[in-house]
Amino acid sequence: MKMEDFRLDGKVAMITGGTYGIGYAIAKGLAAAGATITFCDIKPELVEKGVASYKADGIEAHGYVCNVCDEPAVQEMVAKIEKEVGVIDILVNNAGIIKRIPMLEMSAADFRQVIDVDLNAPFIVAKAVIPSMIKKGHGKIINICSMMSELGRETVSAYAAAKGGLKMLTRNICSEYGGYNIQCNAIGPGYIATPQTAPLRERQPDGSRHPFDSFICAKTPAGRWLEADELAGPAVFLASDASNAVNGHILYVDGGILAYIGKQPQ
Ligand code: NAP
Ligand code: GCO
Repeated sequence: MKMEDFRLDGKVAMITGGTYGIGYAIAKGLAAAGATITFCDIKPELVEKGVASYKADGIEAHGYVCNVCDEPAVQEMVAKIEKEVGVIDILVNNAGIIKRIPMLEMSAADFRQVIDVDLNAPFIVAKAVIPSMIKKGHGKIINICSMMSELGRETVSAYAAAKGGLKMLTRNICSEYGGYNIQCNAIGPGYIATPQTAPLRERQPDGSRHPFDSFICAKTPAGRWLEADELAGPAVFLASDASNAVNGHILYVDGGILAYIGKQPQ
């Protein structure tokens, strides 16, 4: 084993939804390991904001406006990146949404929208990058799964269905393209302090902690929410040659949630 196996020099990475939160933290990690960063987001102002944030962190990132649910737009973006930056060696399917609505109150349209962004889009983007990975002779795809790839809870039926599906899409891409030296793995983050989870951490009007915030700290052996930066090391590993024999794996980075039955009542 050589430490250089963990380096990503000369590699082009694409992080979908990479303006802030988990995508941004992973992109910074990949850049620190030597990768050139490309990212997309759905709104032009977000892409501008992202490029400026990367610049402030010393990273010359290439930003693209793209809705990852729109297959022709994704194909066009991938072709543009190949021309302007190079073939994508590492894809991180990070863009995602959640709608916390009890199932019986959720419209089919809302359910479909979550499936579209969290499951159909990773399929669309992977499909767009795999042909050039095959030609180049290697590729790394990292799908961002969730605790909800394994667990259910009230109000997140669409999200859990999508993230459970994304786990199986990960295994299927591994099955179908592993023979072309493409490794497709997933990271399953635990509860991470990002804008997506901010409503679950809001202070109550009386200043006390949100009950869900206390619940997550009790459910996590680490006793705390995780930071997005803590996903960077696992992402670098899965993007690098150090993980060439790891394929179809879901790496849960959850502070131990899935291993723990929960704090016993005092
Ligand atoms: P976030 O803060 O909400 O960021 C998601 C990013 O994706 C945003 O920049 C968002 O743009 C973008 N996006 C949404 N729809 C898009 C589309 N159709 N096309 C392109 N970009 C789009 O989320 P996060 O918490 O960093 O989560 C990132 C990923 O990790 C998601 O897949 C999420 O499900 C997953 N995850 C999160 C946690 C957690 O605890 N936070 C845990 C496990 C898994 P807008 O700002 O315009 O929406
Ligand atoms: C929720 C949360 C989760 C997390 C994450 C857990 O409402 O329970 O938003 O779904 O975001 O995906 O891993």
